[in-house]
Amino acid sequence: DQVQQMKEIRDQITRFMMTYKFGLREMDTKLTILKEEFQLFHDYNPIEHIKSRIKSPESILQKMLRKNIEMSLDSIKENIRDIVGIRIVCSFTADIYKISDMILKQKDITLIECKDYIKNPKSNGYKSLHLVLAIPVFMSDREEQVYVEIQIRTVAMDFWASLEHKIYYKYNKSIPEHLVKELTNAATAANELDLKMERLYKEVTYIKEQETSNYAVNPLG
Ligand code: 0O2
Repeated sequence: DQVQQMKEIRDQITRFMMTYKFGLREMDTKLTILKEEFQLFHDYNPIEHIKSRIKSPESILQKMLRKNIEMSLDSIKENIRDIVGIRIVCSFTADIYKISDMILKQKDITLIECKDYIKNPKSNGYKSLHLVLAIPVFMSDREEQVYVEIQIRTVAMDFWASLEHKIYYKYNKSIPEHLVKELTNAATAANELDLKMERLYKEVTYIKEQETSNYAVNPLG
């Protein structure tokens, strides 16, 4: 009967969303391990911070309508690949690729899609590395592959993207032309800051290495 049918649909949706919650936890654990291990053994942590979210049913619905996606759980699973979204913010551009390599090397992770907006920034200046991964979630009676979207970017890229996102939404998606230009200029400034900080970091690392090797030759000097 109808009540029974409603209950079944409710259970299906609960199971569906739960799978994503577990997927996020698995990925969170993987990233925590990378972060802690890096800190312990390399004396340097490339990960500044990590933010994650599960898309709300409301945003899933909005995206389905926007992209004309069929109303079924299978179709949502296949077409909306950012239900689990993780953003990793790191110190320097080179760290982005180091982190991405460390993630992709793991045997249970499958790369589904990679968009490199660092090598090919968007016309507004947006930069980030986007990966869509599939990871297995093991439950009592089955294993499911869950899609997870990971965005990796530097602090400067993140600063720009967060503010651009706010401005964009404030203007209700039709920004005056001069503001579009200024935002793109701001993206260039963020990029210059990234390059400058990377240069400074390399210089300091070089000086430190020199000091260490001098010390090795003459421990008293
Ligand atoms: P939220 O709230 O961050 O999730 P799609 O994801 O399918 O709608 P597309 O173009 O295939 O669209 O995905 P893409 O290019 O991988 O980018 C999607 C996400 O990247 C966005 O998610 C943003 O988080 C980020 N992003 C992409 N372009 C820009 C940009 O120009 N400015 C900013 N600030 N962020 C961007 P959502 O769903 O828009 O939002």
